[in-house]
Amino acid sequence: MGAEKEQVYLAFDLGASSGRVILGRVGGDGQIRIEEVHRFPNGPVTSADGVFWDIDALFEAMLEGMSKVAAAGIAPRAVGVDTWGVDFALLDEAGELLERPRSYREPRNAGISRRVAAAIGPERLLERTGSMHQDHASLCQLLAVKEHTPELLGRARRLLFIPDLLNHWLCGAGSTDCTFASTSQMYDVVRREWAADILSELSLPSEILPPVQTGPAVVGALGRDIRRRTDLGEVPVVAGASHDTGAAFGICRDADLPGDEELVVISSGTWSILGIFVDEHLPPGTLDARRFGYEANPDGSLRIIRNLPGGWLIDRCREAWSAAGVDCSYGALISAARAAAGGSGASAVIDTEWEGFMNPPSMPEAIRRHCRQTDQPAPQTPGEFAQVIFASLAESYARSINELRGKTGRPLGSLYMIGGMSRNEYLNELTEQRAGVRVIVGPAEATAMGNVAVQMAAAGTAT
Ligand code: LFR
Repeated sequence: MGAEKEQVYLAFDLGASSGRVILGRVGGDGQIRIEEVHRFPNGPVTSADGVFWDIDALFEAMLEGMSKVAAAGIAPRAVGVDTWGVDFALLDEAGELLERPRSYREPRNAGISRRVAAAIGPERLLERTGSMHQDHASLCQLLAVKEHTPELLGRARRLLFIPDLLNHWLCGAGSTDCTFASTSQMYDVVRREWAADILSELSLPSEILPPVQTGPAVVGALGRDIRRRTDLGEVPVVAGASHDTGAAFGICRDADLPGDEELVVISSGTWSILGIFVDEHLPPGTLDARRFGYEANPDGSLRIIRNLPGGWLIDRCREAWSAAGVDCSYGALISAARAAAGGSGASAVIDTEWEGFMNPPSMPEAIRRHCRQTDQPAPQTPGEFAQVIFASLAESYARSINELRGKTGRPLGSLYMIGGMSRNEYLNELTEQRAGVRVIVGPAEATAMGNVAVQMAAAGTAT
C-alpha cells in the first residue's frame, strides 16, 4: 500500500447519546481504518414545552470537528452524515426552523401509534410503510404536531429529517435517502414513493416531504460559509446511508463470516436493532407489526428489524451514579455485574420496552419501580443493576430471535454483534446462553464504516 494512495473521508456519526466526527482512511488495500477526531455529548433536552434536540450545538460541534481536520492539513475526499432515525425538523417559507426539532422521547407521543394503527389498519400500515408500530415513528410525531400545534404545521413548507437538515446547512441540499425514509412510517420502500394515501387519511400533508434517493450520491459541496468557518475546501457532501442503523447494516451484507448458518445481526448502541436480511416483504400476517418492521439498507434492499432498547438503560444509570461518585466505567460495571450474578438482588428480569423507561427522571428509580410492580426483588448496588440490565437485554434479544426463527423458519445460528455495545463481552456471553446462538463480534465502528463505505461508492476511490 503506497501512502500516497490513501484517501480520507469524513463521517459525522450522530447517535442519540453522543456525536462523533470520524476520519475513514482507505489505503490501497481498500480497507477502511477509522480514526475519531472529535466527540461531543448529545441527548434529549427537556424543557417546559417538551423534549428537543440541541441541533445548533450539534452543528457547531460538527464545524469544530471539521476545523480540527483542516488544521491537521487533511483534505477529505467527501463528507457524509448519519444520525439516529425518525426525527425531523419543519421549515417555513424562508427555510427557517419553525421550532427546534423534537426528540422521539417526547412524552406527548405516548399512545399515538395505537390510534394510527386503528385508523389505518395494522396490516395495511405495515404493508404500505414497512414500519413497526412505535409511538416515536415520524408519522406519529407528525400527527402529534398537527394535534398540538396545528398553526405550526400550517406554516410548514418543508420537512427535513435530522441528517437532511444538517446536509442542508452544509451544502444546501434538500433531499433524503431511502435508509432514513424507511424509518418514518411514511415511505413505501418497495414502490419507492411516499405513502401519500396514508398521510392523507390522517389529514397530514405529503407535499412537504423531501425527494428520496436510493443509493449513494453526491448531493452538493460544502457551502462558502462552511468553508470560511472551517478552512476546508469545496468538499463533496455524500448521502445514501443517513440512518445510522442503515449504515451499519450496509456493511454486514457482504461480511465474510465463518460458517454457513443463517445470520441475525444486532446493531447495538443506544438502541439494539436486531435484524435479518430479506429479499421482499413476507406474506401479509407473517409479522406482528407491533414488534417487527422492514427498513432499507443503503442499496434499497430490505431487512426485517426489531427495535429494542440497548445502552439507554445502563447509560442513564451511569449518569445517575457518576453524579454520586461511583466508578461507572464499563469495565468496572461488567466486573460488578458478573460478581452480582446469582445474588437475589440481581435476579430480576425487566421488560426493557416498558414505557416507564422511555425518559424517566431517574433510571435506577424507574427500574426499582418496575421490579416492585412485577413482584421481583429490586437491585440495590450498581453491580446488581448492571446484572439485571444485561440479563434483561440478553433475554429480549433471545425472545426476538426465537420469534424470528418461528416466523421465518430460518435456523439463525449465528449472531453478528456490531456497534459500541458489541464490546460488552459479558452481554455477549449472556446472549449466547439465552438465545442459543454463536455470537460473532463485528466492528464497534460499524456505523461510521458504513457511512464511509457509502461515501467511497459515491465519490470514488480511484486517483
Ligand atoms: C438507532 C436508531 C434506531 C431508531 C432509533 C430512534 O440509533 O436509529 O434505528 O429506531 O435510533 O431513532
